[in-house]
Amino acid sequence: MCLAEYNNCFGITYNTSTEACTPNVSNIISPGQELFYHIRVCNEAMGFQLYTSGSLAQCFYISNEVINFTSAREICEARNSRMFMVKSSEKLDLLRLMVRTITQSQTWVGLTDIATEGNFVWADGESTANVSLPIPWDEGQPDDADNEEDCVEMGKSSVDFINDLQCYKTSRFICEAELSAY
Ligand SMILES: [Ca+2]
Ligand SMILES: [Ca+2]
Repeated sequence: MCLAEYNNCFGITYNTSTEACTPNVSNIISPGQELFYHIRVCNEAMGFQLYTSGSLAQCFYISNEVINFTSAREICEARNSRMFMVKSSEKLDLLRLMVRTITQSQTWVGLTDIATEGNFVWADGESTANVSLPIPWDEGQPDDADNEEDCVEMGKSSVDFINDLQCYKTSRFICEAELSAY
């Protein structure tokens, strides 16, 4: 019953007295609850790990490589994933945490206006106009400095906000993937 409803979750608690299913819970459970774990997992062989933020549970590959934007995008796509996209407040919280505590340096985000100047598009092709969360631009950004900033990073001047930067500059990057059944 739980499995059919919450097929995309990494874990489910089933409460035997109320018969309620709760997705993506921690391993702290109360009496009367039964825990189902690892319905779906991350591809650890490719370097992905599960990270959670609020109701979000997703797989991320955090690079040690420091490379240009196009190379970072190619690596994510070769791993059946996309560069990190910031379409929800949970994702924004998670990105800020990762930049503050893990990459601790400028980090590519999956957002670019390479195709049409000023028209920023997420790594999956979705227009930013379709996403309700405002783009977390740093003050005065995007500024397309020297008419050549078409790629986006967090962490260079601000650990909490994003900035457009030249795509040939080199940064760490994060790939995101959905949990998969194995
Ligand atoms: Ca630009
Ligand atoms: Ca800029």
